[in-house]
Amino acid sequence: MSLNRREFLKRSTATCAALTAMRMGGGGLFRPASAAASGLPGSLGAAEVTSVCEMCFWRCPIVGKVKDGKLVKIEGNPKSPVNGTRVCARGNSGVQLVYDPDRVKYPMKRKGARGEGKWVRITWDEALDEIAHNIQKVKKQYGPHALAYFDHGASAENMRGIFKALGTENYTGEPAFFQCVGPAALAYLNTVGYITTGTRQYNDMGHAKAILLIGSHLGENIHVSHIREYIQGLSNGAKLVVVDPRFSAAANKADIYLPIRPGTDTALLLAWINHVISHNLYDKDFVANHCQGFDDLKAATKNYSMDWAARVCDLKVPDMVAAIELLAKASPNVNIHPGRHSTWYGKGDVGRHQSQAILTALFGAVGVPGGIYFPTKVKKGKAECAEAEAEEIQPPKVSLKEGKYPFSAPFGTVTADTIKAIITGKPYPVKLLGVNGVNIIQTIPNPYETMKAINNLDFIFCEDIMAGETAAWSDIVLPGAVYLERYDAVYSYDGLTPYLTVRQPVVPALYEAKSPYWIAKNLAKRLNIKGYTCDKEEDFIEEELKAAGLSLAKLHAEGGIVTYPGKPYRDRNELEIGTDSGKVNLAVEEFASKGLDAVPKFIPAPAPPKGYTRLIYGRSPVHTFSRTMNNEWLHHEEPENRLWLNDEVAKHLGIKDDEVVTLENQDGKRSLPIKVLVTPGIRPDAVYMTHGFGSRSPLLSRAYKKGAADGFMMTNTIEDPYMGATSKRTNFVRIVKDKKVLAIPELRPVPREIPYFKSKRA
Ligand SMILES: Nc1nc2c(c(=O)[nH]1)N[C@H]1C(S)=C(S)[C@@H](COP(=O)(O)OP(=O)(O)OC[C@H]3O[C@@H](n4cnc5c(=O)[nH]c(N)nc54)[C@H](O)[C@@H]3O)O[C@H]1N2
Ligand SMILES: Nc1nc2c(c(=O)[nH]1)N[C@H]1C(S)=C(S)[C@@H](COP(=O)(O)OP(=O)(O)OC[C@H]3O[C@@H](n4cnc5c(=O)[nH]c(N)nc54)[C@H](O)[C@@H]3O)O[C@H]1N2
Ligand code: SF4
Ligand SMILES: [Mo]
Repeated sequence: MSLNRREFLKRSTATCAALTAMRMGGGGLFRPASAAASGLPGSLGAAEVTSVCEMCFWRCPIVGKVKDGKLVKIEGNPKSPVNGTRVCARGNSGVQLVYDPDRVKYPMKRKGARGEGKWVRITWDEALDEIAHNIQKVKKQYGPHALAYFDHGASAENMRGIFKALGTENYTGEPAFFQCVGPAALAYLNTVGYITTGTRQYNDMGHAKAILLIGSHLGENIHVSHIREYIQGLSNGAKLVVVDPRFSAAANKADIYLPIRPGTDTALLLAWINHVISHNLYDKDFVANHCQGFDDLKAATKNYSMDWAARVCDLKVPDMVAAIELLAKASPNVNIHPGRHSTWYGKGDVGRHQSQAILTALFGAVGVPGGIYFPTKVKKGKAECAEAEAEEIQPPKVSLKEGKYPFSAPFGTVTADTIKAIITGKPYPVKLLGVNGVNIIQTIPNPYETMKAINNLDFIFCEDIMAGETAAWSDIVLPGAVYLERYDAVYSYDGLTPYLTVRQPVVPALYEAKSPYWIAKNLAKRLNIKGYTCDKEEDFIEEELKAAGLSLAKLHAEGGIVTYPGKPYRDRNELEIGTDSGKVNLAVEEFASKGLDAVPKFIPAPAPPKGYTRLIYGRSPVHTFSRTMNNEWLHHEEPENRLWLNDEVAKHLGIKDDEVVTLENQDGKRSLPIKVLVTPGIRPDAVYMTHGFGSRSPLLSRAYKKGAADGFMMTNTIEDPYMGATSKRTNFVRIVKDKKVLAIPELRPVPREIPYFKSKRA
């Protein structure tokens, strides 16, 4: 993502589609095609076809090996400057996704209750006719804004055009953005003028002399090139500071590990900022010439002392001081990792990432090796023939999009607001939902509300490849082609070594699966929406490549990738900061103009109520969210998740390693059974599990009810006041063993600065 803030705002008022590239799932306009690409014979006696992985959003360039018409192996594309021949466990297991017995194979219509998983097979004509009929009916009865679309990732672009053309403002509801990188994106956009955590992460760990990770559990969070850069940095001797309440894979490699009290990171960061300023550890030249707001920052942070932060964060002053001095010593080649998943506590999430951005700037780590760097855009064309013709959208009297959050509108409709609108009919009724590439029941916290909302809809349909919860809850399910069976738009990578590449079919689509372009085109016809005029999908690829002086044939001849020189670093005298002020904002006046804080303040996240502990969560290195749980190879590696429980707490409760328990949250919701991992590697005031397990879809034969789902324990959510992203670490659990509810002892005293969560039940 290489728009600066000015360009961003300009484009965002024109069209939200321009924002796709900056959402974590969106890497540009991705539109697929049909015919298989010609393969060259390679190892294993198999034909080799270059393409792009989509087992997660990182989109590593790959080579698929096809023998006797069957995909037998996936490797990284050796010509790729980012991953070379490497793929991760998930990338490797794309082979099993194609042949998963629980794939959505045919268009299906619900027979039983929503969620029950009883379907009948119907034809494509019947499915598309029924969807078009329901869209027209709802639009006629309630108006265009009663139609909403939740989407994520490459498969969702074409269908998004349809919803936009239908005239609804609810066509860019990308729940994942509001559950993922939203607050971090907003903080960096307003501080340094661009988003450092789009589809890519523009932080140069490979050339850093020191790295700071706040959360960011690299090694469990796996994006191949990001991990390679991290390992390259560490191999070259970079020092590592890790802040995490849990002894993560990254903590295991740290020079200094700070096992922080959950929810107090901003206290630590503000005390560090104060220390850096008061001990003259900041980059005076960079601050004087390229930053504004220094005096405000200094005044606002001067009372955040190390002693105070040590009490709030439950850390030791010498460790905190040693950590910041280690980072300062490496400046400006220091990597204050901007983070990625940032919707932690609701209030304070923007401020935490703003503090990380401020620290980066104080160290002058902008546009230098090891710091945050500037993306380099590679030119590619726009294929008009893959788009729907859309009229200008007439906003409703009261808009969901221009709602109560001052900074949400450019990013689309706030997920939580759409769900509320479906349930309450306010500010207007939302009666039909299309879903594509997002598993809303696992992804949006408080699935009980999401299920209530679904039951309030006149009609819900989804396009998916696996029969997860969203499929099971839909009225009609459309079988999408998986990424190995289709074209998507030309992929332009804007990291350290930029490149252009193309996703193309490695094998033909199985069963009755169709490409997202085919689906959108054929639904558009039934709705009298003009556009989607490309005959075959190669047409739009060629059109996009032409602007770069390329063609599919040329790209094939180059091994599927063409690289370009990047310009990630800048001399100080050529630094252009993309904020309105043209400087790094150490204080963000625009936040203040909306009644928010120009300089972040510490906003404590309430502590667990007596008898409860906080539920925190993260990634399994061998799974992607809920989407890979049924994959045979990955299920074999990790069939279920475990609950990390502090060993002292376990001793108090009489719980042994590997015992099976259930959880009960602060609102009395119970989890599925989960095995305990007793460990000193987590603080007593938190328990941890990886996300994505505990599937409630009876249609996933391997994954159904394996492990527990973190989201089903999330009934207390807080929207951040800047953009309405939804918090997830604001939920508390106690343990149920042999039908007895066990109260969690409070082993770390809570200081007076932090209030207790007021539970209705506790
Ligand atoms: N294998 C794999 N890799 C992935 C993904 C995947 O699905 N599978 N998903 C990708 C995506 S989209 C994202 S957004 C990222 C998410 O990965 P990250 O951006 O790394 O997520 P975080 O929430 O920062 O990190 C989780 C860590 O935060 C710690 N933590 C919990 N509470 C606190 C707290 O209050 N303070 C601090 N300092 N730490 C805390 C947890 O113990 C855990 O170790 O992963 C990406 N990588
Ligand atoms: N409780 C909880 N909630 C979370 C998180 C968490 O850690 N805990 N993490 C948050 C984060 S950081 C993120 S990024 C989001 C991720 O949220 P999602 O993107 O919703 O993640 P998945 O669970 O993988 O669901 C993806 C869905 O898309 C489908 N799919 C995959 N590929 C294709 C395709 O090619 N075509 C079509 N049509 N469908 C496809 C999958 O089968 C699945 O149903 O979740 C967020 N929500
Ligand atoms: S990180 Fe792994 S799953 Fe993600 S794109 Fe790369 S190989 Fe695929
Ligand atoms: Mo994410």
